[in-house]
Amino acid sequence: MGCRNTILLVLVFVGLITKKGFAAQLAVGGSQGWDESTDFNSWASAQKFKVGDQLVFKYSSGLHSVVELPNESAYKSCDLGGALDSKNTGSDVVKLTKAGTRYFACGTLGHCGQGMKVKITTVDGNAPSSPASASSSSPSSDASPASTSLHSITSFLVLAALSATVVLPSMF
Ligand SMILES: [Cu+2]
Repeated sequence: MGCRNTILLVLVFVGLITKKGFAAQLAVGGSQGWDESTDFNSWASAQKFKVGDQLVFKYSSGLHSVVELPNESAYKSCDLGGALDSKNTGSDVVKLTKAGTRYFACGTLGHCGQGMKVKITTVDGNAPSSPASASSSSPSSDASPASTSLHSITSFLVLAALSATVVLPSMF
């Protein structure tokens, strides 16, 4: 016994993975977090930000902060004067409520100029997207083939699981 249950679990699991528009919580900067040493440009370009997703800025409280900037020019020049919002708990959650671009920088003197800033472009969650947020270690492929192959792999798994449900019971 238990065989069918296992297969059912696999099916449910595969279904969850392939589900589109799944809201995610994304740690800004990945495992390095919100820090001067993190390359936020390459991190952000490898992500897909969808409406409903949440950003989490993780850092040592007191060392850094999170300041939301109003526009591209403030972002480029690190002008923190017109900040829209400021957070400093060390684990700050920002919900991406609508499509568009938002700009964040560290409020600690000099950190923004050292590159501690990030630009987040959110897209509508209904648009076709790939579940690429599961930290893949290949930063070179930013095109769609990766998601296509992932999709065919999961399709294969579904087929395998389905055929197993049919074949296995007759074997026992
Ligand atoms: Cu900082």
